[in-house]
Formats: sequence, C-alpha cells, structure tokens
Amino acid sequence: MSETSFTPRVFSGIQPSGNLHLGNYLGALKRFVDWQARDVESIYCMVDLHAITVWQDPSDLKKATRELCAGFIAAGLDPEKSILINQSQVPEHAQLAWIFNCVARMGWMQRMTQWKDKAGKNQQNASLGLLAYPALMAADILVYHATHVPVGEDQKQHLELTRDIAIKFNHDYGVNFFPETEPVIEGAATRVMSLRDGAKKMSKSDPSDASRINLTDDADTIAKKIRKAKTDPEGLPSDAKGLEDRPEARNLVNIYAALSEQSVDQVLADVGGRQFSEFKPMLADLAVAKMAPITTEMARLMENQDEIDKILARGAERAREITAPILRRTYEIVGMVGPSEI
Ligand code: AQP
Repeated sequence: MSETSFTPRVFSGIQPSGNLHLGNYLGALKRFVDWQARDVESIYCMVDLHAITVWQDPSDLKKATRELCAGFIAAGLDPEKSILINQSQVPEHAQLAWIFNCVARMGWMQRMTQWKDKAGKNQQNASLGLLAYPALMAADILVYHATHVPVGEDQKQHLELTRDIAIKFNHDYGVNFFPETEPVIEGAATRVMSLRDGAKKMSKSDPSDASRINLTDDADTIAKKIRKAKTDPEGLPSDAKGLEDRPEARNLVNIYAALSEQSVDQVLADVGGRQFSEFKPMLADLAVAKMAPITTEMARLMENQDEIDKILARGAERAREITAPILRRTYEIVGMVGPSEI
C-alpha cells in the first residue's frame, strides 16, 4: 500500500432515509453512473449508519436500504463494475470513524451548517451521532483512500472537513497516509431546490410531498407536481443572466438542463420567451421520460429482495478487501498493539 501516491478511486453515498428524490438523482445518482463509464474503481454506499443519526423506524430502514440499492441499479449502476454496499456491513467505516472522532475537534463539528440546520434550537436533545456525522463521513471516504467524491453542493462543507481530518491525521502522526480528497460538484443541478420554495433545497425530510419528485412517483404524480410548482408571473428569459433573483424559475430551468444534458443557455435559446404554462408540460414530459424507466425497474427489483441482499453481501466482501488493510495500517500508525490480522 503506497503512502505517497493514491490510485484514483471514487466513493459516494446516500442515506437510506426514504423518499429518494430528483435532487438525489441529479446531484448524486446520475453522476455516479457517469463516473462508472470512466472506468475508475468506484464504491457506492447506502449510508445506514448515517441515517440513524435521526430516528428511523427499523422496518422502514430495511425497506429504504433495499429500495435505495434498487434505485442505484435501476439508475444504471452495475454491481459487477461498481461496488455497492450498505455501510453497516463494512465495519471498518465505524472503526475508522472512532479514530477520526479523536482527531477532529468539537469546534469543527459545531460549525457545520447541516448540524445547525438539523439540530436547530434543540441541540441538547440531538443525538451525539448527528454531531459526529462528518467524522463518520470522512471515514467512509478515507477508509478506501478515495480520491474523488461526487456529491451535491450541500456536501461541500463536509468534504472540506474530510480534508481537514486527513491533513491533521497525517500531520499528527508524521505520515502521508490519507489523501486530500477532491469533492466533485459539477453539472446544472448540484443543488435542486424545493418545487414549493426556491430558497430551500429539495429534501427527503421536507414534510411537503409536493416539494419533491420522488423516484417512486408515477407519471401522473410527476406531471401534477410540476404543474403546481411555484413560479413567478414572468415568461422565460433568453439567457442565464435573466434568471438572477428568480430562484423558482432558475430551479425549473436547471432541472430541465440537467435532465436533457444541455447547458442552461442552450435550454434558454430554445424556450426563451415562452410562458411557464408552455414550459411546465415540456418539463413534465421530459421528467417522466427520464424517470419512468427507473421507477419501473426499481419496482421490479424490489420484487426480488433476496437478490438485492446478495448484491450487498458480495459488495461488502469486495469492499473489505480494500478497507481491512487500510484500517490495519491506521491502527499500526496510531500505535495500537494487536494481532497482525485485525
Ligand atoms: N436537493 C439536492 N440537489 C442536489 N443534490 C442533492 N443531494 C441531496 N439533496 C440534493 C445529494 O444527494 C446525495 C445524498 O444525500 P443524502 O440523502 O445522504 O443526504 P442529504 O443531502 O441530507 O439529502 P436530503 O434529501 O436533504 O435528506 P434529508 O432530508 O434526510 O437531510 C448527496 O450527494 C447530496 O449532496
């Protein structure tokens, strides 16, 4: 295992906390599939240990984990090419996270926007896991020596903290063992916003189902949600500059651009000057055309849950071939005495 140069390797994850949505698809899943085509070793993870930092009903968590795995495959990830795992089946994630809990500083964690948003005014009652979330995320990434992490914009701060943890560990122990991982935040839809409020990101936990397009929504529901999406009274501008200060309009155009794999300016060159009454049905048709095959395939895969469980078990075996030696070496660096095989 080289400690000075790192082979390109991709890692990313999604929480199995239900309601997988268009933001997860455009900001994460679709981009995982693009990475797969680049032939770089890739690990994609259902981060169930992260999901339980807030309450999850156990049977819902099981269903959501399998559904997420079905979503990964339905979106185009091939379990033969990419390694698909659920986090709890690869114990080195949690083991390395403990070491990182001892490297990271309380102040770093308390500054995280996600901690502040999710704990809100009730920090004393939030779980300790919610505060430590970014150290576990750093372990998820660094236990593979992953060099690239495709994520949505909301994860940028956590990725910066992952780099800080790697740098501090390397510095404290006088090694160059963990890479300074690059976040890969690219495309027109790095931050898909709520359909009901252009200032809020589309989110699994938004109480309003109308705020998001779920990967399990049928065609009629998708069309209805887009028809009802909040907009302003203006028509569409002919270039991206005309979307400034129009968050809802910008969101719908960004979604169209990402789904049709065009730039925002290309989209506006076609639809500039039209009213939303014309544009929304175009967007609905496009969204249905892109999402329906995924929804159908997810439902088909969910009929054979044993197959999903086998894919995750096989993924965990393959993952541990990478993670076990990295954890073992980490323990040696830290000074832990133990059998050579941990
Ligand atoms: N609205 C979004 N736009 C673009 N990308 C997004 N992602 C999430 N929301 C958007 C990206 O999806 C990946 C997985 O995210 P996650 O489920 O692990 O956690 P999250 O970011 O906290 O997602 P949610 O939907 O907001 O969940 P809740 O409501 O449970 O907190 C990440 O790459 C993320 O950037």
